[in-house]
This record gives sequence, structure tokens and C-alpha cells, in this order.
Amino acid sequence: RGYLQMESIMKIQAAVTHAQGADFAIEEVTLSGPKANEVLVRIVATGVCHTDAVGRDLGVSPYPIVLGHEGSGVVEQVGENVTSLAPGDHVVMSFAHCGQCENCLTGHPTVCSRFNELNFGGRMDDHTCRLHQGDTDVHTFFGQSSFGSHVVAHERNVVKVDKEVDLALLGPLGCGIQTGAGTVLNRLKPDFGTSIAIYGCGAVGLSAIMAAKIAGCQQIFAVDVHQNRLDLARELGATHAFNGKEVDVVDEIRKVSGGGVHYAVESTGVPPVVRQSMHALRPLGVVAIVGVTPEMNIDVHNDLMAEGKSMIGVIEGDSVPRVFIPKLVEFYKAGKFPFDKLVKFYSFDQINEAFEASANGSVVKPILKLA
Ligand code: CXF
Repeated sequence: RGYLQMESIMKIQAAVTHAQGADFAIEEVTLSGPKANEVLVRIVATGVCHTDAVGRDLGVSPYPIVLGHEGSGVVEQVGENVTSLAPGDHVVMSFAHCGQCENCLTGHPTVCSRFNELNFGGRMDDHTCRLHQGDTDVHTFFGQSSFGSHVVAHERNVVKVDKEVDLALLGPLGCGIQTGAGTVLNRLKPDFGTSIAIYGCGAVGLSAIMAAKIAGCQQIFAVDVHQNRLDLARELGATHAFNGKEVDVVDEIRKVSGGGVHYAVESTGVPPVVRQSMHALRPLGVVAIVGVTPEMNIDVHNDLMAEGKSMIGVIEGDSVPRVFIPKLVEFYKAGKFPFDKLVKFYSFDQINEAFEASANGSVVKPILKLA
């Protein structure tokens, strides 16, 4: 608008990842205040997702970095031009997207043309860093960096939520839970009375199971190798649960479903399981791939073409977060989407322990409480 704005800088506490594979260190970091179309959010809690461990260990984003991409909190300040949010709003943060490319404009921001840059590139969409330690840039993750007491995020990826619901619970709706639920409800859209198989009963798979129940799937097959997760899957709506270490999953599913399922969600990323997910489909069946999977061979003719099957990739449940997350909150309030059963709370200083619990499978969805 042609005038200079004084930039406010605040000191915050954040869990910094200084180098590839390093433990999280909670330290003081400076955070620059919100620019136009951005908001300052005080973080109340943040989910721990496998992608944060990837960010820590695999060098996909530049270091040093503050990871975290399932933040929930309260808006404290809004930048110029922000009209959709106000101080005091309860919010959940989701993935960053440009809002301007064809996919964003047609309601598919999960495949934004700048998705990788904005979520993994370490900078905001104006290419600057908001976090610093002295003269050193500290990089941003998913346009939020929720492993800290405060964040600055673009209003586009900040979703206002109902104040009646415990805000500390809601962060994972911004990623893992919307990924599983959205894959079923936004992308597969199963017909009432159909069958679906869910491979992998972590946060994504279990959310897909709850969504399949909401959609009216008649048979919901849960597949995992841990009995505790299969038990939880049954509790959340799976009609059958198979332990891949104990039975031939493809045989069992084909037998019970009368020739294979209509749909599948593959969240393990394990090539032999991906193959099973195709083999246990009935002709014309569709499998959605949501697990990061290494290169593998598939028999395109026999496994796909000959039986009219499809394999589709889905990111973040093909969700428009500002539309989809409030719907999930409503279903939670109505007792139809009990994702709180996946959660265990930790204090912020237990961050390394929470990651360990996620990695060894003992906790489905750790949430760190900051306030
Ligand atoms: C990710 C999953 C891997 C691809 C990019 C989006 N979602 C959240 O962790």
C-alpha cells in the first residue's frame, strides 16, 4: 500500500532440528511478525506425524529447521489484508498451497503446483524465513513449523474451528487424519453398501476406517501386523481385521467379500502390501495409494488393465482444509468420528519421547501440548 510497516520480532521457544537425524532441541528462536495475509498463532498443541520424522532424518528440507505441521492454537495477531480471521479465533493449521494455480483454483490444493516448495522448501511463499537464531535463517516446515510456542502462517492454510471442542485435540485434523478420512470421503466416495480394505492401521488408516463407516461401507477390512491396532480398527468400525503375519490377506478378503473389494486405501508404503491391495480388489476396483512407497514393479496388464482396476495417488485426502476440517469437527462432536481414541498427549519437553512412541508403534497419534 506504499507505506512502511514496522516489523515486530518476538522471542519464542521452539524445537529446533539443527542437522539431519539430530534430536530435537528446545531453544529460543526469533519470529518475525505476520506480513500481509498472514496471522500470528499461539500454539496450544501439535500432532506428531511420520512426515516430521522424515523431515528430521532424510534431509528433504534445509536445516536448521523447526518441524511440525499439525498445529492447533489461537490467533493472536493478523497482518494487513486478513479478513477471514481475527484475534481470539481457534484454528487448526494445514498444508501450504499457493491459491493461484489451476489445481488450487479448481479445488485441489493438495496438488498445488508449488506444493513441494511451499511445504518442504523451508521458506514462506514470499521466499523469506520468519524464524532466526542470530543471523542464521531457521527454516519453516509446511508453512507453519508448529513445534514452537508461536507460528506465523498464511491465512490460506489456517482453518477456523468450533470453540466448543478441545483445541488441543484438533491439530492432527490438519494432516494425518484428513489424509485418511479425505481419501475415502473426498476421493474414493464409496457407494453405500460397498466393500473397502484399509492396509495399515496407523492414524491415516484408522481415519479411513472411520470415514468408510460414515460413508456406509458394508464391509470394512482392516489389515495390519499389530494386534492392538487391529483391535482399535474393529472398535472404530472395521467389520473384519486380518493380521498380515498370520493369514493370507488376499485369500481372506476375496473369500469374505465374494471376489474382492470395491475399494482399498494403502497406507503402509510396503511394496508387497501394495501388491496385495491390488490383488484383493474386485474387477473395476480402485486402490488409493497414500503411503510413501519406494520404486516397485507392478504387472500392469494382469493387475490393472485386464480387470479394469485403477490405482490412484492421493495427497492429504484431496482436501480443501477450510471446507473439510470443520466437517470432521462436526462429525467428531456428533460422536461419529471418534479420532480422540488414537491420541496420547505429551508435554512439549517430551518431544523426543513422543517421536519414539510413534516410531515403535506404541502410540498411534502423539500430541504435544504447549500450553
Ligand atoms: C505428506 C505425505 C507425503 C507427501 C506429501 C504430503 N503429508 C503429510 O505428512
